[in-house]
Amino acid sequence: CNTAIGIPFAKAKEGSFVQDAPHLENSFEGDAFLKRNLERILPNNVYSDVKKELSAFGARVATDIYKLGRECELSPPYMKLQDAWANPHNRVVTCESWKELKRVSAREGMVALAYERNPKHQGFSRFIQMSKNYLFYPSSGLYSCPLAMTDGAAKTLEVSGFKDHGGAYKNLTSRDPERFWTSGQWMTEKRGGSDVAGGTETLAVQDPNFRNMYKLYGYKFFSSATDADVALTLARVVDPATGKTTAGTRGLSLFLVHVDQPSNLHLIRLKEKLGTKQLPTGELLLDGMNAELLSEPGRGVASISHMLNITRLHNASASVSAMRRIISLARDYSNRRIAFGKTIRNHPLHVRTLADMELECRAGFVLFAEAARLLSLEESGTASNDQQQLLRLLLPLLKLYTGKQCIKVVSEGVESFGGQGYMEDTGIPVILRDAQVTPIWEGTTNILSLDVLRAVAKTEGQVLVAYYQRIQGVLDSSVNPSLSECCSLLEQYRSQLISFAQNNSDQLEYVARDFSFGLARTLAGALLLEHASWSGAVESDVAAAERWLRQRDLVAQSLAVEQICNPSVTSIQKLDEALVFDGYDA
Ligand code: UCC
Ligand code: FAD
Repeated sequence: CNTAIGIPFAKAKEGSFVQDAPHLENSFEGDAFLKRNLERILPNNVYSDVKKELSAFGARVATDIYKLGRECELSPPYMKLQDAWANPHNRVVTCESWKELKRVSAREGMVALAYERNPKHQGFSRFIQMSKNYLFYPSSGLYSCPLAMTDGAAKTLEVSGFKDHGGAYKNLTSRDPERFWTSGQWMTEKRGGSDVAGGTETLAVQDPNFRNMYKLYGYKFFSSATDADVALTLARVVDPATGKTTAGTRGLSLFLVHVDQPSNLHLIRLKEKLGTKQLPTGELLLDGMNAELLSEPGRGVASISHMLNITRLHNASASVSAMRRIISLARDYSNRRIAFGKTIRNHPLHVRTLADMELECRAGFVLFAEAARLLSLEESGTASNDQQQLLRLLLPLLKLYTGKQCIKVVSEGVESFGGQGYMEDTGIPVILRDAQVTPIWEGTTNILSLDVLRAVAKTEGQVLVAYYQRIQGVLDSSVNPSLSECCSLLEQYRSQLISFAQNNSDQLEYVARDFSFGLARTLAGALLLEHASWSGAVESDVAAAERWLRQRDLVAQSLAVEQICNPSVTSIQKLDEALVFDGYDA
């Protein structure tokens, strides 16, 4: 026997070493930065109440909910067109865990929490609901996606005056699993999803018997919740007298549809996606689908923007939460993996890499928390005009910035597990696959950068005044004295951005992305500084503010260079063309 001569491979052919897998921690208790932010932002008694709920939920997120979410990835939805006897079925089949996650979501009040406006929350219901959704995302098997759209639909019904109409709002905001409904958001058509007005071909023909009822005919190219109960969608109303429609944005109206219309709604196929495989995203043919008009005719885009603004907040919650999840696993793994004779935690270069990820995650988190806080104030009727203006600017900034950074951080996180990070059965690759969608859906990075400019233009710059004032509020408060140099840097970045906007309006569209990133990063700097100056701040909070403001370039060179050289935009664009289309023959 080989053991006699000391060879350890006699019985166990694979050797005796087994690597300890990274452990999932209670996602609330392990997230010290989240806890300190909640403690700072919420009134004391509200925090001490909700922390129990969030801690219990954080434990579930790491255990039973995680298992349900994982099962959704492993048993993705599929289409069933017929039953065994060739009866038309035309349905998507989802796994039991996906259905259970719907019940869990109802019971946990993932949507309801924001609409119950419990007086015990003292106006912070939305903030608490979003904190809970933030914990949920990485274990939710993408159930967070239908929840985001459900939340957006409830909000749209509420602000459009349909709260007490037809029962949809009550079901979307119910905690009863038997009653709870989810909603889809059908905007994108084959011709385009960014330019919704240019892309929408769906027609709405008025039902002559009911004033607000229409029949919809069209093809919706992306529907991420084909199993939803209802959906909000856009269509072009056909004038009954002329048979004509109005082109452009002014021709679009908003409709509510009930999805269970087997004769008038056909699921054409489920998409074959890079990620979000848990999610039944399909293409739908609307063939005379009954629909109720929700907006004034021609106000469809403006009306659905209420939904967009909520789903974009959820998107940011998911982006930051994905960063948090991979960091949480990576730091635990760093304690379990040995290389060159010591745990990788004890290699400063490895910890430095994790610290950079943590910094990006914290910057994203403070932006997300600020947006959730401002929305809470708006929904409880206590937001000042400046706060409302800042919220309008912050929502696209937050979505575009965190969506992009999430991919970078998660990708770095995958590498921190070495080869194991690339292995499907570790459950790590799915985090990266799903991260890749966050900058695309709910408006791409460029489209949201243009929405930032839309917000500036529509308010004649008031959103930038509110932005300026928010940062000023931080500078005027008692900033931690060790961070005084950071205050001057913050002021410099702010004035660079504001003066660029004032002096280069003709270049703003061209540099919209750099401008938006600069705004997002600089505001994150102010918010990190605010947090670091709070009485409960710890060493890492101060380090985060300091590193963010002193070691990162918060505003892109392009803004400085173009301002100084000021060549015409067209000459710069010509160079872009030369670079991109070099050697290309159309
Ligand atoms: O992707 C989708 C679902 C994915 C699954 C769910 C994920 C949820 C998160 C998951 C977490 C796990 S649904 C498809 C999403 N699609 C988009 O986001 C569309 C992207 N494109 C845009 O956002 C464009 O900027 C458009 C479509 C809004 C541009 O259209 P127009 O025709 O150029 O729009 P206008 O004319 O500029 O705006 C029409 C009106 C204006 O108001 P009025 O008429 O009063 O002047 C705008 O100010 O709409 C107003 N408006 C807004 N208001 C437009 N955008 C906004 C806004 N964001 N906030 C307030
Ligand atoms: P396009 O509009 O064709 O854009 C192509 C590129 O051009 C983008 O990079 C864009 O940034 C850029 N671009 C376009 N216009 C400009 C401009 N003016 N300036 C600079 N750059 C520009 N949609 C729904 O309605 N409901 C859903 O449930 C849904 N689920 C989805 C699920 C998944 C997994 C995915 C991937 C998408 C989903 N979508 C859904 C669609 C999504 O919202 C769109 O794909 C997205 O809005 C972009 O639209 P598009 O695909 O038509 O790209």
